[in-house]
Amino acid sequence: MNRLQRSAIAIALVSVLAACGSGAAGEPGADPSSADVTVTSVDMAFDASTLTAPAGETFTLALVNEDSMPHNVAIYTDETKSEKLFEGELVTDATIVYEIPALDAGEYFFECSLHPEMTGALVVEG
Ligand SMILES: [Cu+2]
Repeated sequence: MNRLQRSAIAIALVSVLAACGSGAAGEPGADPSSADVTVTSVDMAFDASTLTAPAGETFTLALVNEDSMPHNVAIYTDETKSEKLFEGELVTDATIVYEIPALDAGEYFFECSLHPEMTGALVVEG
């Protein structure tokens, strides 16, 4: 079984467990299946280098952290990180669903606040 398949099964399991009731949005243990955008962190990396989100409306972003290291998602206007737009709570070996404020269409930059090598592009469109 490859890593993607394991992730898919893990997400499916979390969804089943969440159906029985679990944490609300913004709390570790939240249900990633209801989120608008999902990214998984495993082996000190995000599983996606580009995420896509809707423009002009708040949206939810699930971080499924499968590592025993703490990770989060922080969003900046660009790679210079001169302007931080959002910084999520760190979670360790847990899932959290962040509420992201509405963003204008464009390309943004995200990274883990603790691990600057964990980065990607957030494309906001629509
Ligand atoms: Cu990290």
